[in-house]
Amino acid sequence: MKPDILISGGTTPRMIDRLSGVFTLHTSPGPDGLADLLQQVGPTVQGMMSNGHGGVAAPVMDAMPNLKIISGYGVGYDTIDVNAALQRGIIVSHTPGVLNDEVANTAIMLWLAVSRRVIGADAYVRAGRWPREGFYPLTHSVQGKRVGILGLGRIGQAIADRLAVFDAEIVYHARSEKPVEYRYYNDLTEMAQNCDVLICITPGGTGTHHIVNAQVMDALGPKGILINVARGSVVDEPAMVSALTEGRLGGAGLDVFEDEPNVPEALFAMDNVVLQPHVGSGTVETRQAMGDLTCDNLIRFFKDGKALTPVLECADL
Ligand code: NAP
Ligand code: 8YV
Repeated sequence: MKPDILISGGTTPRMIDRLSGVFTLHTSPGPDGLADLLQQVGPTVQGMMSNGHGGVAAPVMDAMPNLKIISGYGVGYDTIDVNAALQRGIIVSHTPGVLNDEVANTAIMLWLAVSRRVIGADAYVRAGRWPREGFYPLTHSVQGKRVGILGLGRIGQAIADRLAVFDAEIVYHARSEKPVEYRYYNDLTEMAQNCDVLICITPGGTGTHHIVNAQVMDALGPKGILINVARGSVVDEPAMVSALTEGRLGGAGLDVFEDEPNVPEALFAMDNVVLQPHVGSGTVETRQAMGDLTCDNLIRFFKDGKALTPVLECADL
């Protein structure tokens, strides 16, 4: 018998090919159709794959009384109720490590794009303005800047590794100091006062909700650039829009938003803002690696009861 697995959220054909050889798959038609599907197959489902956007709440788990593992297709799992899973003896796994370089590259790409006004300059050429108006206005270099990393974990360190080529002065904020040569700031606002760029790369969830608030953005200041490749919830989005609108924040490169896929329209007209639709890990190569690990967690679990990469809270299960 092939164990029944519920697929919720985006996958790739390669993932479906790998999983369908070992499991009986039930693919959720989306948030509206999930309840009906759970009513039909919930009692038989033993495993679930979730891409983290839709999340997995306790009632969904309760509709699958034989659920043993939730395999996250992504490293962030703030939309999965891990405490509820633990209470039900359900293991949660994710895909750490395999996406570090891609997301770090995305953060650097956003910083370069904002600082050098790549989008605005491209539009300038396409609009035929260069022959009419002459050279595009000077922008700002990324060389030799003070870069603050909010969340010096796996991806944060990959970002720091890339900053060497920009002769950056690297500082960081996290809940605890790390054994690294960069200056640690226990106070995020103080760090922002001493940065030209603030790059957000922490998990989402209640622990980081709006930790980049109006005070931090004012400290970053009218020449400061905010880069967010973490979760939209990390930044107080209305406060960010106000700071950008009023010129209290110099620019922003954003891959994540509080209410995805909805983005504050006030940002659309700003040429000091670069917007991306949560594509930090969105390449064929990286999503293949993530998808393989997502599948491997399920396959390994049903082989010997252990996940390859359980989330921290489930490490001992
Ligand atoms: P990680 O290795 O666990 O690193 C997380 C870092 O955040 C750690 O340095 C941690 O240090 C710090 N942190 C956690 N809570 C904090 C808090 N309340 N205040 C300050 N710092 C805090 O995770 P990762 O693999 O680097 O991934 C980080 C996050 O990136 C993911 O959770 C996800 O939200 C996001 N992400 C986004 C994309 C995208 O497509 N844009 C793709 C992948 C990941 P301390 O424990 O010392 O605080
Ligand atoms: C998305 C991400 O999850 O891994 C994460 O935490 O934010 C991204 O990789 C992506 O949509 C994969 O589902």
